[in-house]
Parts: sequence; structure tokens; C-alpha cells
Amino acid sequence: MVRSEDATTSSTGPYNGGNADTNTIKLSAAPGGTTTTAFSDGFESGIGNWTISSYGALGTVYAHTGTYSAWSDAADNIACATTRKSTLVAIPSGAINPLLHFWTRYAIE
Ligand SMILES: [Ca+2]
Repeated sequence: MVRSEDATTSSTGPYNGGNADTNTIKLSAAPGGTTTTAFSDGFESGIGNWTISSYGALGTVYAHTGTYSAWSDAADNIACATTRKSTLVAIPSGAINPLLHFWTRYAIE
């Protein structure tokens, strides 16, 4: 519901004491279609879905949800430590606007 209020200050409008319109029409809508999650992993069941290079492991520090998170460290003189999904994630055919969401934390020195 949207209500407007004029610039008068001697009435009862909630914003500035103006004259508020009497609109009481309420509209609502919900998104159509369905949302399909092709893959989700918060590491609560381990790191079996992932290939973690040297200097990485399952941990309990900085979990975004639950107890566990995965981490990969960058020790001195290591070009790149990675945490990689071991198998491809299949995007359902006909998917519209597929999205990738992930949480990450960096500590850069
Ligand atoms: Ca987690």
C-alpha cells in the first residue's frame, strides 16, 4: 500500500502533519517459476565433494553456517592453494539465469 501526503503541516499525516490520501488498496505478488539448487555444500558432512590442494583442510574457524568450513592456506612461496569441487555441477537444462553463490574470507598480508 502506498499513501501520499501533501506539504500541509496542520493536518494529521504521519510524515509531516500533512493531508494523507486515503488509499487502502493492498497489492501483493510472488515470483513465478521454481528455484532449483543444483548443488549446495556447507562442509558439515566433510570435504568429500572437494579436492583441496596441499595446505588446506576442513576446519571449524570462520564457518559461515554450521560448524565447519574448508580452508586453503597460502604458505610462503606457494603459488596457489585451491579448494576445488571434485566433479562438475550439472546445470539443469532450460535453467534461466543460473547463479553461483559462495561465501569466502581472505586474509591478505
Ligand atoms: Ca558450514
